[in-house]
Amino acid sequence: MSAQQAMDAVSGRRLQALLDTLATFGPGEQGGMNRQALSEEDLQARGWLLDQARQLGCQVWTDGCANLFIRREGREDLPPVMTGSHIDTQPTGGTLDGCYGVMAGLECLHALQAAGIRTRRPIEVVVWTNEEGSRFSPGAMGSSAYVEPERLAVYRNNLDVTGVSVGEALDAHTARFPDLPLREKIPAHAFVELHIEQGPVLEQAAIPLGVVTGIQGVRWYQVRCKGASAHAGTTPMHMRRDAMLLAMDAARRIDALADQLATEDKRLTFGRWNVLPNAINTIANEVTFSIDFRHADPAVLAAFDAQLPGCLPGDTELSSLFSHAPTAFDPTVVGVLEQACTATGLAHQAIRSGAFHDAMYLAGHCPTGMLFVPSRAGISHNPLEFTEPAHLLAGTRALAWSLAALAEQP
Ligand code: HGY
Ligand code: MN
Ligand code: MN
Repeated sequence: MSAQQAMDAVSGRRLQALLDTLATFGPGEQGGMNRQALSEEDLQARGWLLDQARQLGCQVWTDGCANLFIRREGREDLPPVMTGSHIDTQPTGGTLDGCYGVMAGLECLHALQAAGIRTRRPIEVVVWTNEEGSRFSPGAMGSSAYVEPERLAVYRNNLDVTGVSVGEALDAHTARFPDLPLREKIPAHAFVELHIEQGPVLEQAAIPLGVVTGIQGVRWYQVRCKGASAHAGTTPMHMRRDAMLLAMDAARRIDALADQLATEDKRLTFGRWNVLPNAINTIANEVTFSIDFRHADPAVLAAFDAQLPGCLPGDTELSSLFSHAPTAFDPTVVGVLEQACTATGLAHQAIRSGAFHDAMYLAGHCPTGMLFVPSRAGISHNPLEFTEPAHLLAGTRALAWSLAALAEQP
Protein backbone atom coordinates (compact mmCIF):
# COMPACT_ATOMS: atom_id res chain seq x y z
CA MET A 1 0.00 0.00 0.00
CA SER A 2 1.68 3.24 -1.07
CA ALA A 3 0.57 5.03 2.11
CA GLN A 4 2.62 2.65 4.23
CA GLN A 5 5.58 2.94 1.84
CA ALA A 6 5.37 6.74 1.86
CA MET A 7 5.25 6.75 5.66
CA ASP A 8 8.22 4.42 5.92
CA ALA A 9 10.28 6.56 3.53
CA VAL A 10 10.05 9.65 5.77
CA SER A 11 13.47 10.65 7.10
CA GLY A 12 13.70 12.38 10.49
CA ARG A 13 17.25 13.45 9.71
CA ARG A 14 16.21 15.16 6.43
CA LEU A 15 13.23 16.77 8.17
CA GLN A 16 15.45 18.22 10.91
CA ALA A 17 17.92 19.49 8.31
CA LEU A 18 15.08 21.29 6.50
CA LEU A 19 13.85 22.84 9.77
CA ASP A 20 17.37 23.88 10.76
CA THR A 21 18.03 25.55 7.40
CA LEU A 22 14.70 27.38 7.41
CA ALA A 23 15.50 28.65 10.91
CA THR A 24 18.59 30.46 9.58
CA PHE A 25 16.36 33.00 7.82
CA GLY A 26 15.35 35.66 10.35
CA PRO A 27 16.67 34.39 13.71
CA GLY A 28 15.31 36.25 16.75
CA GLU A 29 17.51 38.45 18.95
CA GLN A 30 17.02 36.15 21.97
CA GLY A 31 16.88 32.89 20.03
CA GLY A 32 13.78 31.69 18.25
CA MET A 33 12.56 33.47 15.16
CA ASN A 34 11.54 36.90 13.87
CA ARG A 35 10.59 36.37 10.22
CA GLN A 36 7.82 38.87 9.55
CA ALA A 37 5.53 38.31 6.57
CA LEU A 38 7.11 39.45 3.28
CA SER A 39 10.14 40.87 5.09
CA GLU A 40 13.61 40.50 3.56
CA GLU A 41 14.14 37.42 5.74
CA ASP A 42 10.86 35.95 4.50
CA LEU A 43 11.79 36.63 0.88
CA GLN A 44 15.15 34.91 1.39
CA ALA A 45 13.46 31.91 3.01
CA ARG A 46 11.02 31.76 0.10
CA GLY A 47 13.87 31.85 -2.40
CA TRP A 48 15.53 28.91 -0.65
CA LEU A 49 12.25 27.00 -0.52
CA LEU A 50 11.58 27.52 -4.23
CA ASP A 51 15.08 26.19 -5.01
CA GLN A 52 14.35 23.13 -2.86
CA ALA A 53 11.09 22.58 -4.74
CA ARG A 54 12.70 22.84 -8.17
CA GLN A 55 15.47 20.43 -7.12
CA LEU A 56 12.69 17.98 -6.30
CA GLY A 57 11.31 18.34 -9.82
CA CYS A 58 8.22 20.17 -8.62
CA GLN A 59 6.33 22.90 -10.41
CA VAL A 60 5.86 26.12 -8.45
CA TRP A 61 3.30 28.93 -8.63
CA THR A 62 2.26 31.95 -6.65
CA ASP A 63 -0.92 34.03 -6.56
CA GLY A 64 -1.97 37.61 -5.88
CA CYS A 65 -1.31 37.26 -2.16
CA ALA A 66 2.15 35.67 -2.60
CA ASN A 67 0.97 32.23 -1.47
CA LEU A 68 3.41 29.60 -2.80
CA PHE A 69 2.23 26.33 -4.37
CA ILE A 70 4.76 23.47 -4.77
CA ARG A 71 3.33 20.67 -6.88
CA ARG A 72 4.40 17.06 -7.31
CA GLU A 73 2.54 15.71 -10.32
CA GLY A 74 0.30 12.65 -10.05
CA ARG A 75 -0.51 9.91 -12.51
CA GLU A 76 -3.73 11.73 -13.41
CA ASP A 77 -4.50 15.43 -13.77
CA LEU A 78 -7.09 15.50 -10.96
CA PRO A 79 -7.68 18.10 -8.24
CA PRO A 80 -4.67 17.85 -5.93
CA VAL A 81 -4.34 16.90 -2.32
CA MET A 82 -2.89 19.97 -0.59
CA THR A 83 -0.89 20.33 2.59
CA GLY A 84 1.08 23.20 4.08
CA SER A 85 1.01 26.04 6.59
CA HIS A 86 2.96 29.30 7.01
CA ILE A 87 6.59 30.36 7.42
CA ASP A 88 6.02 33.88 8.73
CA THR A 89 6.60 34.01 12.49
CA GLN A 90 5.73 36.04 15.56
CA PRO A 91 8.27 38.80 16.41
CA THR A 92 9.60 36.57 19.21
CA GLY A 93 8.39 33.29 17.79
CA GLY A 94 9.64 29.75 17.71
CA THR A 95 11.12 27.69 14.89
CA LEU A 96 8.16 25.31 14.53
CA ASP A 97 4.90 27.32 14.45
CA GLY A 98 3.80 26.99 10.81
CA CYS A 99 7.31 26.11 9.64
CA TYR A 100 6.92 22.52 10.79
CA GLY A 101 3.86 21.98 8.59
CA VAL A 102 5.60 23.32 5.50
CA MET A 103 8.86 21.44 6.09
CA ALA A 104 7.00 18.22 6.89
CA GLY A 105 5.07 18.64 3.64
CA LEU A 106 8.33 19.05 1.75
CA GLU A 107 9.74 15.99 3.54
CA CYS A 108 6.69 14.01 2.37
CA LEU A 109 7.52 14.96 -1.23
CA HIS A 110 11.09 13.75 -0.61
CA ALA A 111 9.71 10.51 0.84
CA LEU A 112 7.45 9.89 -2.16
CA GLN A 113 10.43 10.52 -4.44
CA ALA A 114 12.66 8.19 -2.41
CA ALA A 115 10.03 5.46 -2.41
CA GLY A 116 9.42 5.84 -6.15
CA ILE A 117 5.73 6.44 -5.56
CA ARG A 118 3.67 8.37 -8.12
CA THR A 119 0.29 9.01 -6.51
CA ARG A 120 -2.90 9.12 -8.56
CA ARG A 121 -3.55 12.77 -7.68
CA PRO A 122 -0.98 15.55 -7.61
CA ILE A 123 0.16 16.61 -4.14
CA GLU A 124 0.85 20.27 -3.38
CA VAL A 125 2.71 21.85 -0.49
CA VAL A 126 1.49 25.40 0.17
CA VAL A 127 3.05 28.36 1.97
CA TRP A 128 0.21 30.67 3.06
CA THR A 129 1.23 34.32 3.40
CA ASN A 130 0.97 36.30 6.66
CA GLU A 131 -0.78 33.73 8.82
CA GLU A 132 0.45 35.32 12.06
CA GLY A 133 -0.98 38.75 11.35
CA SER A 134 1.95 40.23 13.32
CA ARG A 135 3.09 42.62 10.62
CA PHE A 136 -0.19 43.09 8.75
CA SER A 137 -3.76 42.48 9.92
CA PRO A 138 -5.68 40.27 9.47
CA GLY A 139 -4.10 36.97 10.41
CA ALA A 140 -4.38 34.09 7.95
CA MET A 141 -4.41 36.72 5.19
CA GLY A 142 -3.05 34.51 2.40
CA SER A 143 -5.43 31.62 2.90
CA SER A 144 -8.41 33.94 3.30
CA ALA A 145 -7.51 35.77 0.07
CA TYR A 146 -7.05 32.43 -1.67
CA VAL A 147 -10.53 31.16 -0.90
CA GLU A 148 -12.16 34.59 -1.49
CA PRO A 149 -9.88 36.54 -3.89
CA GLU A 150 -12.05 39.65 -3.73
CA ARG A 151 -10.73 40.23 -0.20
CA LEU A 152 -7.25 41.04 -1.57
CA ALA A 153 -8.09 44.52 -2.86
CA VAL A 154 -8.99 45.58 0.69
CA TYR A 155 -6.01 43.83 2.26
CA ARG A 156 -3.58 45.62 -0.07
CA ASN A 157 -4.33 48.92 1.69
CA ASN A 158 -3.50 47.64 5.19
CA LEU A 159 -0.33 49.12 6.68
CA ASP A 160 2.38 47.83 8.99
CA VAL A 161 3.66 49.99 11.87
CA THR A 162 6.22 51.66 9.55
CA GLY A 163 3.51 52.64 7.04
CA VAL A 164 4.39 50.03 4.40
CA SER A 165 1.23 48.66 2.78
CA VAL A 166 0.42 45.02 2.02
CA GLY A 167 0.27 46.06 -1.64
CA GLU A 168 3.81 47.43 -1.57
CA ALA A 169 5.07 44.29 0.16
CA LEU A 170 3.30 42.04 -2.36
CA ASP A 171 4.69 44.06 -5.28
CA ALA A 172 8.19 43.68 -3.80
CA HIS A 173 7.60 39.91 -3.70
CA THR A 174 6.65 39.94 -7.37
CA ALA A 175 9.77 41.95 -8.20
CA ARG A 176 11.93 39.47 -6.27
CA PHE A 177 10.48 36.44 -8.08
CA PRO A 178 9.58 37.75 -11.56
CA ASP A 179 9.67 34.24 -13.11
CA LEU A 180 7.20 32.74 -10.64
CA PRO A 181 4.00 32.03 -12.62
CA LEU A 182 0.68 33.18 -11.22
CA ARG A 183 -2.19 30.73 -10.62
CA GLU A 184 -5.70 31.45 -9.45
CA LYS A 185 -7.67 29.28 -7.00
CA ILE A 186 -8.18 25.70 -8.21
CA PRO A 187 -10.40 22.90 -6.87
CA ALA A 188 -8.70 20.69 -4.30
CA HIS A 189 -9.53 17.14 -3.27
CA ALA A 190 -8.51 17.78 0.34
CA PHE A 191 -6.27 19.96 2.52
CA VAL A 192 -4.35 18.64 5.54
CA GLU A 193 -2.34 20.92 7.84
CA LEU A 194 0.22 19.47 10.26
CA HIS A 195 1.01 21.83 13.14
CA ILE A 196 2.38 21.90 16.68
CA GLU A 197 -0.43 22.06 19.26
CA GLN A 198 0.91 25.24 20.88
CA GLY A 199 -0.89 24.24 24.08
CA PRO A 200 -0.45 21.71 26.92
CA VAL A 201 -3.15 19.10 26.16
CA LEU A 202 -1.24 16.38 24.27
CA GLU A 203 1.86 16.60 26.47
CA GLN A 204 -0.23 16.37 29.66
CA ALA A 205 -2.04 13.35 28.21
CA ALA A 206 1.34 11.85 27.13
CA ILE A 207 -0.13 11.31 23.66
CA PRO A 208 2.12 12.04 20.64
CA LEU A 209 -0.52 12.66 17.98
CA GLY A 210 -3.67 14.78 17.86
CA VAL A 211 -6.43 14.53 15.25
CA VAL A 212 -7.97 17.99 15.23
CA THR A 213 -11.77 18.11 15.19
CA GLY A 214 -12.04 21.87 14.70
CA ILE A 215 -10.84 25.37 15.63
CA GLN A 216 -12.40 27.81 18.11
CA GLY A 217 -13.63 31.18 16.84
CA VAL A 218 -11.53 34.36 17.08
CA ARG A 219 -12.12 38.11 17.37
CA TRP A 220 -9.39 40.77 17.01
CA TYR A 221 -10.25 44.36 17.86
CA GLN A 222 -8.30 47.59 18.30
CA VAL A 223 -9.33 50.16 20.93
CA ARG A 224 -8.08 53.76 20.79
CA CYS A 225 -8.61 55.83 23.97
CA LYS A 226 -8.15 59.61 23.72
CA GLY A 227 -7.01 61.97 26.42
CA ALA A 228 -5.16 65.25 26.68
CA SER A 229 -1.40 65.45 27.13
CA ALA A 230 -0.31 67.66 30.02
CA HIS A 231 2.49 68.02 32.56
CA ALA A 232 2.82 65.09 34.96
CA GLY A 233 3.99 67.32 37.80
CA THR A 234 1.84 70.41 37.58
CA THR A 235 -1.56 69.08 36.46
CA PRO A 236 -3.95 68.28 39.36
CA MET A 237 -5.61 64.87 39.06
CA HIS A 238 -9.12 66.34 38.70
CA MET A 239 -8.00 68.38 35.70
CA ARG A 240 -6.57 65.46 33.76
CA ARG A 241 -7.91 63.38 30.87
CA ASP A 242 -5.38 60.56 31.07
CA ALA A 243 -5.75 58.19 28.10
CA MET A 244 -3.86 55.47 29.99
CA LEU A 245 -6.31 55.50 32.92
CA LEU A 246 -9.19 55.36 30.43
CA ALA A 247 -7.56 52.39 28.65
CA MET A 248 -6.84 50.56 31.91
CA ASP A 249 -10.46 51.00 33.03
CA ALA A 250 -11.70 49.77 29.64
CA ALA A 251 -9.44 46.71 29.80
CA ARG A 252 -10.75 45.90 33.29
CA ARG A 253 -14.37 46.11 32.06
CA ILE A 254 -13.60 43.94 28.99
CA ASP A 255 -11.91 41.38 31.27
CA ALA A 256 -15.03 41.30 33.48
CA LEU A 257 -17.24 40.84 30.41
CA ALA A 258 -15.14 37.89 29.22
CA ASP A 259 -15.29 36.36 32.72
CA GLN A 260 -19.06 36.68 32.67
CA LEU A 261 -19.47 35.25 29.14
CA ALA A 262 -16.68 32.72 28.81
CA THR A 263 -16.21 31.38 32.36
CA GLU A 264 -13.45 28.73 32.64
CA ASP A 265 -12.50 28.49 28.96
CA LYS A 266 -11.92 32.22 28.57
CA ARG A 267 -9.12 33.25 26.19
CA LEU A 268 -8.67 37.04 26.34
CA THR A 269 -5.40 38.81 25.50
CA PHE A 270 -4.44 42.49 25.38
CA GLY A 271 -1.20 41.85 23.49
CA ARG A 272 -0.28 45.06 21.69
CA TRP A 273 -0.22 48.55 23.25
CA ASN A 274 0.81 51.92 21.82
CA VAL A 275 1.06 54.95 24.11
CA LEU A 276 1.44 58.53 22.87
CA PRO A 277 3.57 60.45 23.47
CA ASN A 278 4.99 57.61 25.64
CA ALA A 279 6.98 59.99 27.86
CA ILE A 280 7.51 59.44 31.58
CA ASN A 281 6.45 62.96 32.58
CA THR A 282 3.66 63.64 30.07
CA ILE A 283 0.09 62.46 30.60
CA ALA A 284 -0.85 60.14 27.70
CA ASN A 285 -3.13 61.75 25.13
CA GLU A 286 -3.71 58.51 23.18
CA VAL A 287 -3.51 54.83 24.12
CA THR A 288 -4.24 52.12 21.57
CA PHE A 289 -4.52 48.47 22.56
CA SER A 290 -5.49 45.20 20.90
CA ILE A 291 -8.06 42.63 21.98
CA ASP A 292 -7.75 38.95 21.05
CA PHE A 293 -10.81 36.99 22.21
CA ARG A 294 -11.37 33.30 21.39
CA HIS A 295 -14.21 30.88 22.08
CA ALA A 296 -15.71 27.73 20.59
CA ASP A 297 -19.35 28.85 21.05
CA PRO A 298 -20.73 31.22 18.38
CA ALA A 299 -23.25 32.58 20.90
CA VAL A 300 -20.47 33.63 23.28
CA LEU A 301 -18.59 35.32 20.43
CA ALA A 302 -21.76 37.15 19.35
CA ALA A 303 -22.46 38.27 22.93
CA PHE A 304 -18.90 39.57 23.24
CA ASP A 305 -19.29 41.53 19.99
CA ALA A 306 -22.58 43.01 21.17
CA GLN A 307 -21.47 43.96 24.70
CA LEU A 308 -17.91 45.12 23.99
CA PRO A 309 -18.85 48.73 23.06
CA GLY A 310 -20.55 49.09 26.44
CA CYS A 311 -17.18 48.55 28.15
CA LEU A 312 -15.62 51.61 26.54
CA PRO A 313 -15.60 55.27 27.64
CA GLY A 314 -17.07 57.90 25.32
CA ASP A 315 -14.92 59.23 22.48
CA THR A 316 -13.17 55.84 22.10
CA GLU A 317 -12.51 54.33 18.70
CA LEU A 318 -13.28 50.60 18.37
CA SER A 319 -12.26 48.83 15.15
CA SER A 320 -12.56 45.15 14.20
CA LEU A 321 -9.26 43.81 12.80
CA PHE A 322 -10.15 40.18 12.20
CA SER A 323 -12.88 37.71 12.94
CA HIS A 324 -13.53 34.03 12.14
CA ALA A 325 -16.28 31.72 13.28
CA PRO A 326 -15.56 28.37 14.93
CA THR A 327 -14.57 25.70 12.36
CA ALA A 328 -15.50 22.01 12.23
CA PHE A 329 -13.28 19.76 10.08
CA ASP A 330 -14.52 17.28 7.51
CA PRO A 331 -15.41 13.89 9.09
CA THR A 332 -14.06 11.87 6.14
CA VAL A 333 -10.69 13.62 6.31
CA VAL A 334 -10.70 13.25 10.09
CA GLY A 335 -11.27 9.53 9.52
CA VAL A 336 -8.28 9.28 7.18
CA LEU A 337 -6.11 11.12 9.72
CA GLU A 338 -7.19 8.70 12.45
CA GLN A 339 -6.22 5.77 10.20
CA ALA A 340 -2.89 7.47 9.52
CA CYS A 341 -2.18 7.84 13.24
CA THR A 342 -3.12 4.21 13.79
CA ALA A 343 -0.73 3.22 10.99
CA THR A 344 2.12 4.87 12.89
CA GLY A 345 1.43 2.53 15.80
CA LEU A 346 1.32 5.50 18.20
CA ALA A 347 -1.45 6.75 20.46
CA HIS A 348 -3.60 9.59 19.25
CA GLN A 349 -6.57 11.57 20.54
CA ALA A 350 -9.14 14.02 19.24
CA ILE A 351 -8.42 17.65 20.08
CA ARG A 352 -9.90 21.07 19.28
CA SER A 353 -7.45 23.78 18.27
CA GLY A 354 -7.12 26.82 20.53
CA ALA A 355 -4.98 28.56 17.91
CA PHE A 356 -6.35 29.55 14.53
CA HIS A 357 -4.75 28.17 11.36
CA ASP A 358 -5.00 28.55 7.61
CA ALA A 359 -7.03 25.34 7.66
CA MET A 360 -9.97 27.37 9.03
CA TYR A 361 -10.29 29.05 5.63
CA LEU A 362 -9.46 25.97 3.55
CA ALA A 363 -12.33 24.21 5.33
CA GLY A 364 -14.61 26.46 3.28
CA HIS A 365 -12.88 25.43 0.06
CA CYS A 366 -12.40 21.66 0.27
CA PRO A 367 -12.58 18.75 2.79
CA THR A 368 -10.01 19.77 5.40
CA GLY A 369 -8.36 18.37 8.52
CA MET A 370 -5.38 18.92 10.82
CA LEU A 371 -2.85 16.86 12.73
CA PHE A 372 -1.10 18.04 15.90
CA VAL A 373 2.05 17.03 17.75
CA PRO A 374 2.76 18.05 21.36
CA SER A 375 4.42 21.33 22.41
CA ARG A 376 6.77 21.09 25.38
CA ALA A 377 5.09 22.75 28.41
CA GLY A 378 2.46 24.01 25.97
CA ILE A 379 4.77 26.89 25.04
CA SER A 380 4.51 28.66 21.66
CA HIS A 381 4.84 32.21 20.29
CA ASN A 382 8.03 32.13 22.34
CA PRO A 383 11.69 31.25 21.48
CA LEU A 384 11.37 28.34 23.93
CA GLU A 385 8.88 26.61 21.58
CA PHE A 386 9.99 22.97 21.28
CA THR A 387 8.71 19.56 20.21
CA GLU A 388 10.57 16.28 20.68
CA PRO A 389 12.20 15.16 17.39
CA ALA A 390 10.47 11.78 17.79
CA HIS A 391 7.12 13.59 17.82
CA LEU A 392 8.07 15.74 14.82
CA LEU A 393 8.91 12.51 12.98
CA ALA A 394 5.68 10.80 14.09
CA GLY A 395 3.57 13.70 12.83
CA THR A 396 5.37 13.71 9.50
CA ARG A 397 4.93 9.95 9.13
CA ALA A 398 1.20 10.32 9.78
CA LEU A 399 1.07 13.19 7.28
CA ALA A 400 2.83 11.11 4.61
CA TRP A 401 0.38 8.25 5.14
CA SER A 402 -2.64 10.54 4.92
CA LEU A 403 -1.44 12.44 1.84
CA ALA A 404 -0.66 9.20 -0.02
CA ALA A 405 -4.01 7.68 0.99
CA LEU A 406 -6.01 10.78 0.03
CA ALA A 407 -4.08 11.09 -3.25
CA GLU A 408 -5.12 7.55 -4.25
CA GLN A 409 -8.82 8.29 -3.73
CA PRO A 410 -10.98 8.49 -6.89
O1 HGY B 1 -2.97 33.47 16.74
C1 HGY B 1 -3.06 32.29 16.37
O2 HGY B 1 -3.92 31.54 16.80
C2 HGY B 1 -2.07 31.74 15.37
O3 HGY B 1 -1.04 31.13 16.06
N1 HGY B 1 -1.53 32.75 14.51
MN1 MN C 1 0.71 28.71 13.15
MN1 MN D 1 1.21 31.36 15.47
